[in-house]
Amino acid sequence: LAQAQTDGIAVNQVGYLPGAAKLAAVPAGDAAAFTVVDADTGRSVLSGSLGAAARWAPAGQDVRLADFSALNAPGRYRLQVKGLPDSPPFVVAADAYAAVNAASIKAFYFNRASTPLLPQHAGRWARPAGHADDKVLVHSSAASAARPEGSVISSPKGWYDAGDYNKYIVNSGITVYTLLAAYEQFPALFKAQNLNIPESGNALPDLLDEVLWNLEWMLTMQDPADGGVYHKLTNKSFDGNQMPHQTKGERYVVAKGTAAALDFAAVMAHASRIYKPFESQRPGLSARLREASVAAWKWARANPQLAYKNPPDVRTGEYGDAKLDDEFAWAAAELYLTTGEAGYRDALALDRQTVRVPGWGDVGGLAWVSLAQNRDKLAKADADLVTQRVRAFGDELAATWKASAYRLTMAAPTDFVWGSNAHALNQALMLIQSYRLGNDRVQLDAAQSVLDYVLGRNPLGMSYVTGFGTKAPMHPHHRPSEADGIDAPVPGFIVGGPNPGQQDQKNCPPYPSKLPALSYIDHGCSYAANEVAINWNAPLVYVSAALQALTPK
Ligand code: G3I
Ligand code: 9MR
Repeated sequence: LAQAQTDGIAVNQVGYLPGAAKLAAVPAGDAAAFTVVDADTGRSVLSGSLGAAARWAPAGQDVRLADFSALNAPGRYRLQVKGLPDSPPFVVAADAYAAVNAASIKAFYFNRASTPLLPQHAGRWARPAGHADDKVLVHSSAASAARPEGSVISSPKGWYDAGDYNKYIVNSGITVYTLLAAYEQFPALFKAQNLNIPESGNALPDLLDEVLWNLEWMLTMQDPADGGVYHKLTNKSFDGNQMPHQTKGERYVVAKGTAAALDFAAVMAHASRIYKPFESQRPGLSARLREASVAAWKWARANPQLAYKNPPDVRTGEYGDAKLDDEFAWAAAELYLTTGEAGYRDALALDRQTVRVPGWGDVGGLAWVSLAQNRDKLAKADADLVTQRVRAFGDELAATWKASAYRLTMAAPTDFVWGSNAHALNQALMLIQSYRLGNDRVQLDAAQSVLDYVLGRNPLGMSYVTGFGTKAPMHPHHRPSEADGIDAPVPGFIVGGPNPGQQDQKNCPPYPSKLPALSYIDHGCSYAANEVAINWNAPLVYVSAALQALTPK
């Protein structure tokens, strides 16, 4: 079990890019200076003064920062402070985030439904195919004239949502979007990447192949009769701790809903733009995605308030959200950018939208991401508004970062939600949108701090990504990782992270602390702090790619 170890020097255990801001967090004590030494020879390479001691409330900890940004020579180092154990080793390297970025995408491959993972791609995590999903029952909540209760549809492929084996449209929506936004903004990085997935070597970048695996599933979730989209494909109850091919439960598509239709519409419209340049490799795909989007939008306009609730006999993840204006705004923005039709721009009502950190239940921020990227498609006044509001939001986040003793945007109690690590990464994602518009270096540095945080510069000294860093989760709430008999968990997954809600307490040993940033246990029981999820990995993909691509050399 991870203890609440707030007494160590915390660094980004995966490392730093040569041109990046480099910070370590040091528990406040008598020492006022730090030294960076070569990890192999022990030779001192840099020394400096620690910043003033200050309290970081989420951990109830007094810290001093070591700023060693001046260290830009590639190498492997440790940070030393008198009276404390050395920091974990870390590298400074020009490709510091290439491996974690690739692994965070490969994690999606490891969560593929309906296909065997072969040893040549999956190594020791190879496994038989799970959940063919070619005979899925229509649940009573989803019944229609053409598809009555109990009728059978085929809905294969897609990614398992998380540590469970169900597939949820709402959560798939933000996930696919974030991955495709990473490609849209940093195509060169992904065109050069080889993930060793079954499609590697074909004409599409591997990331786009991986995303297609899920898009193809999402398309099957649309009822061709009316354009409505089922909320999820699921068992009635969560599977036990079994490998995917060992599970037996019947699978259902459940209730169409407005959030599902709108998230689907937004993603399909966006994807239609992203896959357009690959028309010759995937003839008709872009148009098909666009048509699916328009049909889902029309259904949502006709059914604007169908907030999803689990039917009484369905007990799996809910992803329920009754506030639907942000879903309407996002879908309208994507459809406007894809079609150029004024009706969508009117539906968006840009001046009434506010910029926020995105999450599965609040997708409004994603509209701003797309609008910022595609300002050339907007009228000048709209483009200026986008620039101004996104930059103002970046300024706000950067101010929080600057005021924080730990130099983090994670400050308010509400930041430490279920999946707090992804919330942090989505803060970084918004900082990066702002940085790309204004080139204000402080915003890039604040985004860097978020990646540092999830990779080890935190009071528990944990890298929250399986397989990366010196102290990483060994027991994520991830059924394959728990059931496969292999010690090492499936690599490349970020866990949800500290969550003072501790909603899994009845299933778990006590957490080491009730403090927000310390509410974490590395235990397979912990779905509230130690589960993995596709919507949490996606911003890790985005942020690691963005920092790799944008940080000045
Ligand atoms: O919306 C309320 C907010 O009004 C209130 O102030 C706040 C105070 O706690 O709670 C908010 O609700 C939270 C909700 O997420 C929306 O953020 C709930 O407390 C919180 O329990 C809920 O957590 C969700 C969790 O499922 C339980 O439903 C997570 O966001 C979501 O990521 C997680 O997703 C699960 C899937 O259901 C199943 N698959 C695994 C996946 C990851 O754990
Ligand atoms: O394993 C489930 C996980 O994927 C969900 O995020 C979580 C919350 O909905 O629920 C987990 O399932 C637990 C269930 O809710 C309660 N009994 C124990 C289950 C985990 O073993």
